[in-house]
Amino acid sequence: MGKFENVKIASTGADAFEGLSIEEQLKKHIVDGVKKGLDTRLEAALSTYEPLAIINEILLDGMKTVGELFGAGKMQLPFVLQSAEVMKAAVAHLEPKMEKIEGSEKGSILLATVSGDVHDIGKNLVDIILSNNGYRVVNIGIKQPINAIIDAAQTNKCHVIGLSGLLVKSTLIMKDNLIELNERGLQHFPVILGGAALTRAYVEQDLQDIYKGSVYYAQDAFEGLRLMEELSAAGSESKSTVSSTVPESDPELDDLTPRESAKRVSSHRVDALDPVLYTFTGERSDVNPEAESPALPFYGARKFTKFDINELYKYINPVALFRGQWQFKRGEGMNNAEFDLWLKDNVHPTFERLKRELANVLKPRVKWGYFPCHSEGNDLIIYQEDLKTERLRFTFPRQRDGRRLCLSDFFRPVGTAPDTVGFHIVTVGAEVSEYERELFKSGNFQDYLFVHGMGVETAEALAEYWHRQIRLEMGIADQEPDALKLLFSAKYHGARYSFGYPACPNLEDQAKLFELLQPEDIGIGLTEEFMLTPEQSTSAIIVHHPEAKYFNIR
Ligand code: B1M
Repeated sequence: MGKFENVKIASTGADAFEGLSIEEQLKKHIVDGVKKGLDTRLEAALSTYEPLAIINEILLDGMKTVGELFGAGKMQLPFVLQSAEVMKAAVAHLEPKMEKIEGSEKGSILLATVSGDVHDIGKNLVDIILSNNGYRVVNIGIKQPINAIIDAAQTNKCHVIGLSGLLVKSTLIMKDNLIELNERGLQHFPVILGGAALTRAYVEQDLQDIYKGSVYYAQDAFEGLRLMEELSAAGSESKSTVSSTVPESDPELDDLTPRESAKRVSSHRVDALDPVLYTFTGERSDVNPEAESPALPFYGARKFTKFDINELYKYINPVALFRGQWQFKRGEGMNNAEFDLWLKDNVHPTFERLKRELANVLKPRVKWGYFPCHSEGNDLIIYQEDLKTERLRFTFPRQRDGRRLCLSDFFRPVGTAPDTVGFHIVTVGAEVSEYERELFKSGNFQDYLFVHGMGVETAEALAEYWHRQIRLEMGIADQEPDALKLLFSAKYHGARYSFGYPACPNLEDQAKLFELLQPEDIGIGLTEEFMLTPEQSTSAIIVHHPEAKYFNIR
């Protein structure tokens, strides 16, 4: 357990500070993330130091140590956030005592999630890390068009522009934004880009070829910090001194379950939207549609809203929550069993606390339905209740080579008896988004990360739980795994595919799912860019074929 010697608060008692100089004591507050006694020690330091000197010379030094510990794998992200909370509290205590803080900043950045993209947390983590390391951050939120970004950067005299976005489409919007900066002669802004659908090569080669200024890729918030440090030290214009050192792959993710890794497959496959892949050439895969398909449990959509939240919590995938969302990583040299033990002692109590705290905040709701259907080439035709009048059709991409899989191949073709397809859409409501926004605003950064993770993973748990109900209703619950862990690996009969994921990458198909399920009555809406509101919502097409598994379109 010594492998994480720095991950947990050493001691919150007064003793741990005994014998240390005031500078060391303040630094310890930051590194250990301890708020108790902070104000008294800050007051003591004020008899020797100016407030600004306390921030720049002592507290920021503490944050530097935090960054180094994190970089060396000796401190976990939630504890970094705890340190940032203490930093923020210390600055709040000192700020009223400062006559002038202007000009004291190390650098400044305009942060935004690009147009059409609702993802907030990644950008906000960058905000927390930068602002508590002495940078001025102007965070203008999600879905920001380039005009708003430029206006805010100019009005607030920011030196750097930082853009975030998780959608495949966001990578194209970022490209358009850079072109706009060129056209308006604003290439003096260095630009930092981050988000899951980007790759280092796309940013540092393709986008750099386009942008007349300098553009950098940040894999995570700490690479963002390093880039800001180098940009501030080098002066904004000089690219040659700013380096790119962080490796692309994250070995921790190798441990994720198949469903989780399917979700994490980089979606920087803009070619998955290539129209050629959607054109049927007569050559299909070797999948044989089933001779007997499940009978329609009912036609159309129904809703369900009365859930036992504790039952749903059982379906939360701990790997996705602890490692994916909360970003707890295995210490160097620690094996899986040791890590599980460490998680049990240090992370499970937080999980239990949040389950209680969020029991009345999370509002699970589901809409689901069944429809008769036929496949035709790459299309899936959905019928009216008369089983023959076309209601709408989906067109799915087909693998270029290999098995040449296409989702429609799992369904019986036109000319045979109709097949059955299911759809569902789930949400845990907007209340948890509001709750997490409050935590962010009030500087409770660690709980912000924890609550966000709980919200999104409960939405995912609800989807998993309801998929099981659908298998029961369709009469295909014949391969249910004994252990929930196997459920997370999709070891059951059939599969659920979410629009926007590799096998059905076209997000616009959400509009057709909306036509079928009409989930507005459970509070789910669709934005112009085909994102779901509330944020903690997810949808899927449910395929009953026993061979249906996740696949990529290449
Ligand atoms: Co979904 N989702 N999701 N999802 N989800 C993605 C984003 C996706 C990339 C998965 C995939 O296909 N591989 C994909 C989008 C692909 C596309 O565009 N086609 C996707 C999809 C399709 C969807 C749905 C549409 C599926 C559906 O229901 N049909 C749906 C949409 C939801 C909606 O519209 N509201 C959906 C739903 C969900 C859940 C609700 C189940 C859940 C939460 C979503 C949410 O956060 N609101 C979820 C999750 C968990 C993911 C993945 C697996 C993880 C996202 C996350 O929470 N990351 C994601 C795949 C992935 O990211 N690998 C995926 C943790 C977060 C802290 O990281 O924001 O990346 P991130 O920020 C990091 C770095 O990227 C970096 O630093 C941050 C911190 O270190 N960084 C910067 C980010 N910005 C930066 C800026 C910088 C510097 C660094 O400087 C300026």
